[in-house]
Formats: sequence, C-alpha cells, structure tokens
Amino acid sequence: MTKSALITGVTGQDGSYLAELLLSKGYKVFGLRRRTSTPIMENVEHIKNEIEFIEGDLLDQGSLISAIRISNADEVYNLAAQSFVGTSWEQSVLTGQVTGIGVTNMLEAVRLTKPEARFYQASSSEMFGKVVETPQKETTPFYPRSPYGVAKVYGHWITVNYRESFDMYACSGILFNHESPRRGVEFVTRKVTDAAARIKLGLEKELRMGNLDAKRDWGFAGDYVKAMHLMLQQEYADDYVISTGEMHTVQELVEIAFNYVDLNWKDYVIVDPKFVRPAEVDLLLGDCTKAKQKLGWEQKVGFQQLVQMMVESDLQKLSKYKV
Ligand code: NAP
Ligand code: G4F
Repeated sequence: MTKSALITGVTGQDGSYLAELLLSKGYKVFGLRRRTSTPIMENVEHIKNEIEFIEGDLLDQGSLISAIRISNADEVYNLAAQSFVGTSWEQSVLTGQVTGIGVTNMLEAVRLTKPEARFYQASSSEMFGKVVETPQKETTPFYPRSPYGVAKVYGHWITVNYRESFDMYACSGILFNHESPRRGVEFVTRKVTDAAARIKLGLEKELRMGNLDAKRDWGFAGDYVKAMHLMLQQEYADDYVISTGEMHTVQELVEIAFNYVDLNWKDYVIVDPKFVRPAEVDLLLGDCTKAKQKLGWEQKVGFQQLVQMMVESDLQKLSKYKV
C-alpha cells in the first residue's frame, strides 16, 4: 500500500531533499507551506507538481490538525523552524514559539488526530552548545548557547516526553550541520561559497565574516535526510546523532572555496564584529556510531567535495550576471 508522509518545512533545504527521497520511494508526499505574499518555492520548483501542498503554520494549531486529517500521514517529519541561530537573538520570542512550542503544537495535532503516525523531530547539535564532552553523542548533556539552541532542547525533550507519556512512535534526529547548494545564504557555508563565486565573477569585492576559528562537523543534506527516513522504519522509536565525525574551521571552509576559484582568500576576507555572536558555540563534533550500527546509515559526500559542489552551483547560478 502507498505510504503517505507530511513534511513541515518542505520549502526549506532539508524539506526539499526529503521530499525528493520519499517521492523516489513511492510515497504520497504532502508539504506544509506557509502562506506568503510571494511564494518561496525555489527549492521545490522541480517537484512542485508531485507534492500536495497544504497551507498552515506551526503557530496555528487548527491548521496542523487539518494537515494531519487531509494527509492521513503515516509518517510526519517536523522540519519547520526559525532555523538561523543569528536571528534567534533578535527574534528570541518568535524562535521560542516556532522552534520550541511549535513542536508541541505538531505533536498534539498527531496525538489528537492520528496517534499511530510515526513522528520525526529535527533536533540539533546546537543543543550541545558549550560542549561538555567531545565528541558529542546521544548521552552527552545539553548546554545550549543561543535562544535557538534553548528552543531546540525544549523541542527535543517534548518529543521524548510524548513517546514516553503517550506511547507514540516519536524520534529525534540530533543532526550536526548539513549543507548543500539549497542552503540559505545567511548560513556560513553558503555565505562563503556565494561570495567566492561573486568575487570571481566581478560582482563583489570583499566578504565580511565573523569568527573564523569556530569549528563544525559539516555534512551533505542529501545524505542526512536518508537518516531521517531510516529512523521512522525501525521497530522502536529512538534518538540518533547524525554527523560525519570530522571537524573543520570556518577558515578552512573559506580556503577551500576561494582556492576553487583560484583566489587568495586573504585578499578579500575582512573580519567584522557585526557577525560575531553574543555567545559562540566554539566546536561541534559528532559521534554517530549508534546510527551506523542500528540504522546502517553512512555519509557519502566529504567536506571538500561539499564545498566545491556549492561553489560550482553558485558560479552557475550567477554566471549570467558576470561583469
Ligand atoms: P530551513 O532551510 O531554514 O527551512 C526551514 C523551513 O521551516 C522553511 O520551509 C520555512 O518556511 C519553515 N518555517 C519557518 N517557520 C515556520 C512556521 N511558523 N510554520 C511553518 N513553517 C515554517 O532549515 P533546514 O536547514 O532545512 O533545517 C530543517 C530543520 O532541521 C530545522 O528545524 C532546523 O532547525 C533543523 N536542523 C538543521 C540543521 C542544518 O544544519 N541544516 C541541523 C540540525 C537541525 P519558509 O520557506 O516559508 O520560510
Ligand atoms: O552556518 P552557521 O550560521 O550555523 P550554526 O550556527 O552552526 O547553525 C546551523 O547548524 C545547527 C546544527 O548545529 C542547526 F541546528 C542550525 O539550524 C543551523 O543550520 O554558523 C556556523 C559557524 C558559527 O560558529 C558562526 O559564528 O560559523 C560562524 N561564522 C563565522 N562567520 C559565521 C560567520 N556564521 C554566519 N552565519 N555568518 C558569518 O559571517
């Protein structure tokens, strides 16, 4: 029988890759989309006729109940969030409402409407924040360092709580940073690859950055959505860290991107305090042994290949504007 899935955040980076994956597996895919004055469809333009869109918002309980009713989803992937850490200091209340309470709104919609549906929550390595052990795994205590991280900790624990209280099949994927050509341009990887391409094409002269010493465990979004799907195909619901197990600095990211377009990054990059955060997460490094052993998940795309893929994509997108 055809399975159906509801994806919140379908227009985002992960939502679009997950929709592609589920469509390729024969799912009927429903996507929760916010009403916007101008549609934001770039990431799903190529599959928009295969997805059934339902208008709704994580802050509007009625629309979530309707979405579960309309989709009759066997699997619900809650990917929607105010997902940019930087903005979470400027819009801390909204971030708490959407990224935190929004998870309870979604869980309640499932519990009241189709409690047997399987539920995936997009938890984050940002919950580890000021890390208390390295590498970080499922049992590592959380120490969030931003309003976003705090909201994600709430979303994580409410998911565990619904699993334990109502016997729902609810999983949290604790995903480390994952990127792609579909990443929003405010995130550091895409900001750098977009700028390297612009500078190469004569469209920009410099790149203003924050903390170049921050270290992250960066993977490819296309690999990571496979883990989300695998988590909902197990006998029991559980939580899993998904990561590459490799850490790189922001400076290494900059070097790879600028080298790819034959430029010396030192000639263009300026450190600007405007992009330094009120509280920084200095390093994140994941240990995904559990996911490898229990889900059989593994990453395919390495860091250098990922950065080069993103620069190449930005060069292609921008080449028509070359001066
Ligand atoms: P993204 O590209 O920023 O996508 C976020 C999605 O959420 C967009 O579709 C956005 O819709 C939607 N959204 C925002 N507010 C909403 C609301 N109030 N109601 C309904 N939809 C709303 O994020 P992503 O990188 O794909 O990440 C997916 C999820 O994984 C997020 O929860 C993120 O926090 C989490 N996560 C991401 C990473 C990572 O490295 N990418 C790592 C760990 C966890 P619009 O298009 O209308 O803005
Ligand atoms: O790319 P970022 O903005 O990602 P961040 O803060 O790690 O959050 C991302 O990953 C989380 C998983 O750990 C997700 F949950 C979250 O939704 C999001 O997808 O910044 C990465 C690092 C930070 O240390 C930041 O301070 O890069 C540093 N950085 C240095 N200069 C910069 C910049 N970040 C941005 N965005 N812009 C800069 O100019």
